Amino acid sequence: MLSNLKPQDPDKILALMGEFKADTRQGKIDLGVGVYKDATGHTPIMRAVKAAEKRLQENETSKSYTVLVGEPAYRDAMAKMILGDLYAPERIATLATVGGTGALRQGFELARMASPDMRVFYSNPTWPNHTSILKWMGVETVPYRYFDDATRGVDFEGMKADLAQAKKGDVILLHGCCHNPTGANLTVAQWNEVADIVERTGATPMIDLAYQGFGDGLEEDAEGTRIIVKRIPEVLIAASCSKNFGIYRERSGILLALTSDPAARDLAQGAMAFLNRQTYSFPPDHGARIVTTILTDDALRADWKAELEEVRGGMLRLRANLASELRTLSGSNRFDFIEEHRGMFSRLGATPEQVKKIKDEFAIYLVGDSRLNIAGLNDESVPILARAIIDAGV
Ligand code: PLP
Ligand code: TYF
Repeated sequence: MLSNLKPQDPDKILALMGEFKADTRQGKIDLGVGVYKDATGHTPIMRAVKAAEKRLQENETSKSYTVLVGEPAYRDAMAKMILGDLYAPERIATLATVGGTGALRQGFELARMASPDMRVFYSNPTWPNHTSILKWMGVETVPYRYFDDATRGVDFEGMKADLAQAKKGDVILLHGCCHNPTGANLTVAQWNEVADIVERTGATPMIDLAYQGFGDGLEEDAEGTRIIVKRIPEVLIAASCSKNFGIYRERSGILLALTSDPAARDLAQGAMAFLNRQTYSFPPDHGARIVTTILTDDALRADWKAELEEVRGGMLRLRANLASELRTLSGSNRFDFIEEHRGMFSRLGATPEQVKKIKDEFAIYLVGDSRLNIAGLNDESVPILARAIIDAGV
């Protein structure tokens, strides 16, 4: 039976990780996979996470099952962090999931249960797992224009025109902040316009929020999401704790379903419990408990926020340094978009040949679409990358 299986295409980002590991060149630079790294190239455990784990180790008295939808304290704390003042328990169904990816999968499943013929509109380009999960599920997908190759900003006119084609029963997938893979994001005014269009179409927005706190700040990065939530009666939000808590391998995420009334909330909550039960029964709890411990303790929360700000500030400084280095080397402002982009990623707009040249000749690894992970840089590697970009003819 198993010999009937067909070989699957590997995840290109994860394959690149393997290729980097196998490269024996001294001074190689990994700007591939989206994992935060400090100046020494290390992905640290955040101080508050360590402290929360110590506390849990001392105080936890049972590892018995949690509930199907995950611990209420975790779901409340996360919903409050994402929604701020808009948090309204009577309107929200919540589900603890296996990372942000699990939240996306369960969100797509939930949407399809409610709307079997749905189409999902996704930004072109988007995180490859969005389209690959939807393809595997057999869901029809429709790309909407997003990235403007010329300006390396958002093609907002194109985006608006394409989103207007959605209709009731469709899902519009939006990146809440720190767009992956481009780094180009909507302004507050543009989020309001997107809300207008979503409202007109009657489609259901689904927001992927995987980098809250990595762009303009914890509250600022939730602003787009909150604009949509304020304006649209039904919204799905798939959020990840992997990046902002640095707990990638703990697999903590959450799906929120904002509904128009308590009866719909109860239906959504029941369907969410069903979906977890069909997939893996109970969601993982350790990472969720770390997050809850941090978010519900004033001192830990303050320390976590301070460290998250250090991480964010470090990436902004690297952006500024890289843009400045490229300004000098190119004698132009054409790389200033790197400073405007937010989050871990920027799409350079290099050709696959140029990306290959940067890898072969400089041992610098970018994803094939010329996405670079800003957090993979440090003060020494910024000028090396800038030189490589210019020498490759970007
Ligand atoms: N969505 C986007 C856009 C991502 O980049 C990621 C990956 O980091 C995720 C969702 C999900 O992350 P995870 O499943 O590791 O929590
Ligand atoms: O885009 C990235 O690099 C991150 C990490 O299958 C990631 O989102 C990459 C591939 C993948 C899961 C996570």
